[in-house]
Amino acid sequence: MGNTRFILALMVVVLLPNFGVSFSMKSTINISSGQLALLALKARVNSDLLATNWSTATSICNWVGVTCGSRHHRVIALDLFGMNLSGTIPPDMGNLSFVAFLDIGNNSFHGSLPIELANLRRLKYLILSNNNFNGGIPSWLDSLSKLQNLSLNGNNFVGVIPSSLCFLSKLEFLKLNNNNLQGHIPVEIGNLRNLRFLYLHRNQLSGSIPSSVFSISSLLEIFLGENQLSGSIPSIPLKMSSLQTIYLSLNNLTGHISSDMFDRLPQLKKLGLSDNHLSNSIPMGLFNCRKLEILSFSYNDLEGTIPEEIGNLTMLKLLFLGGNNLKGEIPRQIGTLLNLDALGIERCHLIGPIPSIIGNLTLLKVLLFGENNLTGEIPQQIGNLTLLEILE
Ligand SMILES: *[C@@H]1O[C@H](CO)[C@@H](O)[C@H](O)[C@H]1NC(C)=O
Ligand SMILES: *[C@@H]1O[C@H](CO)[C@@H](O)[C@H](O)[C@H]1NC(C)=O
Ligand SMILES: *[C@@H]1O[C@H](CO)[C@@H](O)[C@H](O)[C@H]1NC(C)=O
Ligand SMILES: *[C@@H]1O[C@H](CO)[C@@H](O)[C@H](O)[C@H]1NC(C)=O
Ligand SMILES: *[C@@H]1O[C@H](CO)[C@@H](O)[C@H](O)[C@H]1NC(C)=O
Ligand SMILES: *[C@@H]1O[C@H](CO)[C@@H](O)[C@H](O)[C@H]1NC(C)=O
Ligand SMILES: *[C@@H]1O[C@H](CO)[C@@H](O)[C@H](O)[C@H]1NC(C)=O
Ligand SMILES: *[C@@H]1O[C@H](CO)[C@@H](O)[C@H](O)[C@H]1NC(C)=O
Ligand SMILES: CC(=O)N[C@H]1CO[C@H](CO)[C@@H](O)[C@@H]1O
Ligand SMILES: CC(=O)N[C@H]1CO[C@H](CO)[C@@H](O)[C@@H]1O
Repeated sequence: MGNTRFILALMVVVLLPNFGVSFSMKSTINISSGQLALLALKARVNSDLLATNWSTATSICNWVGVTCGSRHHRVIALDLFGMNLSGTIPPDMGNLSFVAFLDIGNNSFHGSLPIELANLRRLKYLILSNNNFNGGIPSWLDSLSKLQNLSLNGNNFVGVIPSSLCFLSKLEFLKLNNNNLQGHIPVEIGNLRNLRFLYLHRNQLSGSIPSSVFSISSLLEIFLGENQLSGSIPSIPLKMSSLQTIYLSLNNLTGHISSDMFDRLPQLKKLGLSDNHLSNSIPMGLFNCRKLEILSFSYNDLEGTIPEEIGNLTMLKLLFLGGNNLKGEIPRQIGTLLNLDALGIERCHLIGPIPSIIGNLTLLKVLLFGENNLTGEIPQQIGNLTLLEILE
């Protein structure tokens, strides 16, 4: 009986198809190259968690943050987000060639990115947000042709945005905000035909906004604020039927706000243009954007009156027009904006009374109308505004 079982076992081994044997050898070799890469990372990182958990006594596929492919047991994802890791990225990480998802965001990694990472040809997500990486944004990132999500925000990257990034045609999410980037926004950015989120705010970018930005019809959100961009807001050549957010505040933009552009922004919900040098009057096309929730034109050089059509934008939650050269009276129609949380019309040249109908805006938390030439008393209806926190 014992003999029969032995012979059966032997048969199983002998009859195993060749590819099965070679597969297991391959996967062993590749597990160990993955293991070497991760051990190289562990050696460079200061972390009690990895010191205990990333033990060679267990398979790397059981290590915290590591996901292996179900068939080939190679590392396909590494998620070390917010694990309080400090250290640098070893070149060996470039050996994790099956990795499609790499997230080491919200840690304290520093140093520059080793060029070996260019070997990670399967990467779709590269998230390095909120660390202390420095040096330039590497131009070899264009090797990662499958990238969909590139998040380098919240580091100390310097230098220019390499135009080679604009070859990453699958990119949907590009987040470079909160760094020290300088120079122009590359005009090739218009090649990113699948881009949905473009976050370049809080850098030191200069020059004008390339009009190619507004030819990416897939865009949902554009954040270019808090830079040193100059020139005028480019015209919008085609319907941007997805675009919901445009944030250009705190730049050095000049010229007037084209009225036509609003015809091409049917989904616009948030528009931030404050703290620039934009001139002329409030564009009438704006009032076609009935979905607007946030509108900030404050601290520019706008002239003319506040059009009574403002009352058509009934979805508005935040309306900031202060710090301009606006004249005339506050239109009563403002009283129909029942969703308003904040209204700023301070530091203009407005005259006449404060309409008592403002007392109907019961959600108001912030109401700024100081430094105008308004006359009369503050209407007692303002007393209905029980949520008011700031009144100036
Ligand atoms: C490492 O962490 C993973 C995920 O939390 C856990 O399943 C595993 O048991 C841990 N291994 C060791 C050796 O602590
Ligand atoms: C983060 O790690 C450092 C050492 O690298 C340690 O001193 C600190 O207590 C850790 N913080 C948290 C919240 O775990
Ligand atoms: C891992 O990467 C390093 C540096 O890129 C390289 O020298 C080494 O040969 C690689 N090791 C394996 C096992 O692939
Ligand atoms: C990640 O870090 C950023 C910046 O420090 C912080 O605002 C954010 O809340 C963090 N996210 C998580 C989930 O901890
Ligand atoms: C890209 O990654 C960032 C950071 O993890 C995340 O906030 C964002 O939702 C991701 N976007 C997409 C489209 O996957
Ligand atoms: C803004 O532009 C004006 C004129 O174009 C220039 O004089 C000024 O230095 C610029 N300011 C900044 C902060 O770039
Ligand atoms: C207010 O009106 C006075 C008198 O008409 C004028 O001198 C002053 O410049 C005006 N102030 C503002 C802020 O418009
Ligand atoms: C403002 O509120 C008062 C009292 O609630 C109401 O009678 C009036 O119709 C409201 N006005 C508008 C324009 O909604
Ligand atoms: C021996 C073996 O199969 N090695 C493979 C490990 O994976 C790499 C890709 O990362 C292949 O190129 C090797 O052939
Ligand atoms: C559709 C709509 O509500 N249109 C209004 C826009 O604002 C003007 C001026 O207040 C009104 O006359 C329109 O009726």
